[in-house]
Amino acid sequence: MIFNYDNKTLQVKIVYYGPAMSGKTTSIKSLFSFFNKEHTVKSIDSSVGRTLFFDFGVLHFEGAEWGLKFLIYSATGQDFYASTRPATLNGVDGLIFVVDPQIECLEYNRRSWNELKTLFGSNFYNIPIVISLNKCDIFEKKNLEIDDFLSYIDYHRFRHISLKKTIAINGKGVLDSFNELIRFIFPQLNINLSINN
Ligand SMILES: Nc1nc2c(ncn2[C@@H]2O[C@H](COP(=O)(O)OP(=O)(O)OP(=O)(O)O)[C@@H](O)[C@H]2O)c(=O)[nH]1
Ligand SMILES: [Mg+2]
Repeated sequence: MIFNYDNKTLQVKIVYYGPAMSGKTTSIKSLFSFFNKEHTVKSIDSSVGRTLFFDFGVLHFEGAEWGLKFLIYSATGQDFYASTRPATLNGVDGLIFVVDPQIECLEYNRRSWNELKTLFGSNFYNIPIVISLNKCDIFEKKNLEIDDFLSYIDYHRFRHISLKKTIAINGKGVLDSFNELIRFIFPQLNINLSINN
């Protein structure tokens, strides 16, 4: 988090993280579309739409005295580009961990989570996290697996964590997840970004 006293702006970094193809890019684009800013998201991706390095976009909100600037990234889930992920995470203030709930993806979700754990060490449990259980339109029935995942990750050790169901392709739960993360990052503020902002 960076306080810029010159232009009275508070800069916050948020990263969408998770295994390949879980829906990180779709989530970011969906979030930005709530603010009619989808076209401002910069993606470095391959010809088939897979993220090579990261997606990046900025959401800026003016308060009475201070402005809030969210720098929003998604890390690539492709392991071929895994070496880029620590750079994307550098200085992060909050994470949205996008889970792919297909049973066969459980191991990929775990692996991606363990990567974060290794990178952040003991500080991991202090980072505000919203787990986005994505693709709920097609995998609703397989939610039982998520209990396994939650106990695997030591859910209760975190200071600020919650689980939200999302459908990134139609935006369901996406803004709600983002708002939840902001509330975690600024527990003392009453911030709730609505679609009319
Ligand atoms: N049915 C359904 N499909 C989704 C949902 N979210 C994403 N997808 C699809 O899943 C595929 C992967 O989505 P991306 O957003 O590119 O995934 P990603 O996590 O950015 O993938 P990488 O950049 O490769 O790590 C795309 O075909 C999306 O349309 C969802 O909520 N429901
Ligand atoms: Mg992507």
